[in-house]
Amino acid sequence: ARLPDVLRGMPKAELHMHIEGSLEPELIFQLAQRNGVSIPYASVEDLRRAYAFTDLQSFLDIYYAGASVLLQEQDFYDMAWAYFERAAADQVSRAELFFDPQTHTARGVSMDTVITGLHRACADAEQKLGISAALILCFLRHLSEEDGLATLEAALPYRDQFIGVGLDSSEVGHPPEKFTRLFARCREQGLRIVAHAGEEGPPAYVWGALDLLGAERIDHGVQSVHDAALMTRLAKERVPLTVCPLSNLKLCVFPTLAQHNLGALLDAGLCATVNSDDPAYFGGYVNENYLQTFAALPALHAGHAYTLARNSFEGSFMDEAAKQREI
Ligand code: ES4
Ligand code: ZN
Repeated sequence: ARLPDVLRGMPKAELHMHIEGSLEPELIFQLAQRNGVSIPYASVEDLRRAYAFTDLQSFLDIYYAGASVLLQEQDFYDMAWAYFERAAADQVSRAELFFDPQTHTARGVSMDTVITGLHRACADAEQKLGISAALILCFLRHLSEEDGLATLEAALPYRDQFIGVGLDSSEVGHPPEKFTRLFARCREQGLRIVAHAGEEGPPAYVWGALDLLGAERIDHGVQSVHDAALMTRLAKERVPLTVCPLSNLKLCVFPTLAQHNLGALLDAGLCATVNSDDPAYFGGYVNENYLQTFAALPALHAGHAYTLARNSFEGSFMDEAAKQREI
């Protein structure tokens, strides 16, 4: 089969996708109307035109504005269900979704509304689409550790509806050590641990995520190539890196996809995976990330495709038996 058909057709897990980043402009306008929320854009086209980012912060400002239309439980359900339908078309059989409760609770939306809506969509994804789905609660690193601790407390009544916690938002200036106590509490609760590190930030933040937070996966991690000792450790421990090529391109982490280091990470023996991050904002769902990256990097061939799909299941938090069936 042609390589693009292999990429499209192979079963895969998606491990790095912010559900608020799957909110398409059409759905933003529909929810704004349904909820009587005003947004500072005249039309879908006007909003899409604003998606020209120069770095992570320039994206986050628009991403948080988009999320302001989410008010009711049904809004969270509709957003997640739309993602699952797209994921099914891309042969995603396992999806671990990030969500940012602080973005919503700060606007007066309850934790119950957020988690109940998202979890109901996960249950339907399993039943109606055959997608195994789970939620990972992310703390916003531009806020304080105290705010994170209060968020964890508010989420614990729903402990059985999410499998883990992560750390996202503005990276530089908000190192992992800011959240050492919070993540210790999360580990005590038996939560799985991931963290964004080495997207724009230095390799030191990847070390910190591993050693201070207990991260089992690193989200992005592409800056790790600048630290040989870190690369050796990531390879030896098979720490999964959830790489998001189109995100890196749109946020100017790499000037072109041809300069992306995914091939170098794989060839160094790291458990790298391909993911969409914020597909509504970065120009493509997971298959588009595979297709465009393989088209831009001629060194990548069918062997790498197979490795990436296998890594995605290896790096997932599925139970061991289900994982072995996929690998
Ligand atoms: C994010 Cl691309 C990225 N990086 C950090 N935090 C995020 N939240 C949503 N997308
Ligand atoms: Zn991300």
